[in-house]
Amino acid sequence: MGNWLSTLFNSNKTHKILILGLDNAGKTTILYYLAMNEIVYTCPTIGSNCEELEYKNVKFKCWDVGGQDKLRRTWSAYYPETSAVIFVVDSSDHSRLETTRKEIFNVLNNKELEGCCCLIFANKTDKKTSLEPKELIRALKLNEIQNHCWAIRPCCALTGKGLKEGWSWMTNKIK
Ligand SMILES: Nc1nc2c(ncn2[C@@H]2O[C@H](COP(=O)(O)OP(=O)(O)O)[C@@H](O)[C@H]2O)c(=O)[nH]1
Ligand SMILES: [Mg+2]
Repeated sequence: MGNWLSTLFNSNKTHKILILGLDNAGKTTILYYLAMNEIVYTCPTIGSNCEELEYKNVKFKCWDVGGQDKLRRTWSAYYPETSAVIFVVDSSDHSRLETTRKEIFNVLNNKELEGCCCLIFANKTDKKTSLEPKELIRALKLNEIQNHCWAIRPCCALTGKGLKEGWSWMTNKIK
């Protein structure tokens, strides 16, 4: 009975999703591809973008927060009530892997995000120099993530390849 009621109750719930990552990783391109099914040419996000989406009858409110150095300090203002974090990584940006790793662990170690799942989008797979998910798992030390269920999925925000697969994993986890 309790389960049945909570399923009914939750079906109207809008899940808050945070899309984080360093600047230029492809966060805004991913958000607008998902929201409109087309490529939107972006400029660096100052502040945040927000879109409401629906997938498999689940409603999402997605916040794409600017990733430049100074803006990263504002991310924590968005943490309360988050159901899932999507961390977008430019898998061809070898020079900033260590910064990316630190930011992922900074975010996930925050108490306010306890229990929420984390999807890592390894974006820009169309680039010749992009690293494979298994190479990113090693470089970003993702196996050290504790207390969060997580997955890494390759994608290309310019063609949309891989976005649905990642979103589907996340939807199943938070449902
Ligand atoms: N080659 C390639 N470029 C991408 C991809 N995704 C985004 N970009 C480009 O990367 C740049 C930064 O994208 P943007 O979404 O603004 O990044 P954000 O700062 O994380 O929001 C833009 O020029 C995008 O067109 C991708 O999958 N492949
Ligand atoms: Mg942006």
